[in-house]
Amino acid sequence: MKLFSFWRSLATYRVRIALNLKNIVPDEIIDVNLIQGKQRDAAYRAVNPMMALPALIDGDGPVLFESLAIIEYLDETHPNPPLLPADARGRARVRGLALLVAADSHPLIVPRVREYLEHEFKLDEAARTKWCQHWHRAALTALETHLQSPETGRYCHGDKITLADICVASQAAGAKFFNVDTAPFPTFARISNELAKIDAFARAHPLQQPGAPAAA
Ligand SMILES: N[C@@H](CCC(=O)N[C@@H](CS)C(=O)NCC(=O)O)C(=O)O
Repeated sequence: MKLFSFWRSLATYRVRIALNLKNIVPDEIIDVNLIQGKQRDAAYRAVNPMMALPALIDGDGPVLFESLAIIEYLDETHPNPPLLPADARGRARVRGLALLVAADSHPLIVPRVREYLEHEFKLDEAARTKWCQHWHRAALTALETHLQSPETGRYCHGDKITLADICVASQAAGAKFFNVDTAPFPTFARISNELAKIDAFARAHPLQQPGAPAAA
């Protein structure tokens, strides 16, 4: 198994958590340096035409792409522990929470968007940071409202770790990177603090990866 990864990538963080939860150790980690723009090199474009991390190759392929699709693949091929609830309504809620992070929020703050704001619209760093913080807070506001539901337990959905928790952890890491205070979102903060204590999450954290700075 080969994982295309970069320490700072929040989407790869999600996949690393799932791999750890399922005790899967990739044979090879291929570093694609997003700060140097290596995701746009022809070699990686051939792997993932979206020029985004992560990508995963299991055995003789094909290349898997999009973190949520990869995590569901891992969940289907390595069912224990399950990352989705057994009931259809539970699965819909967990997938909804996950998509709120991975589809509605995260894509607005990725390097290609920040670089486009900079080069095409000439937004300075302060304006770009304001953009990122705005979309972070919009997601945190929605997540907090959802998480105040009685379906929330120790974690996002009851007391078992699900795909939603994996996404909440990535949102929490992103909030730190972009200096967004999560204190106004107490349920989100409680769950993300709880998740940070779990070894599979802690080992997968961006700042624990090779090449990461001591703090970001
Ligand atoms: N929806 C994708 C997001 C992929 C994505 O945008 N990844 C970021 C890193 S977290 C990336 O590689 N961005 C490169 C760029 O924006 O140029 C997923 O969840 O896998």
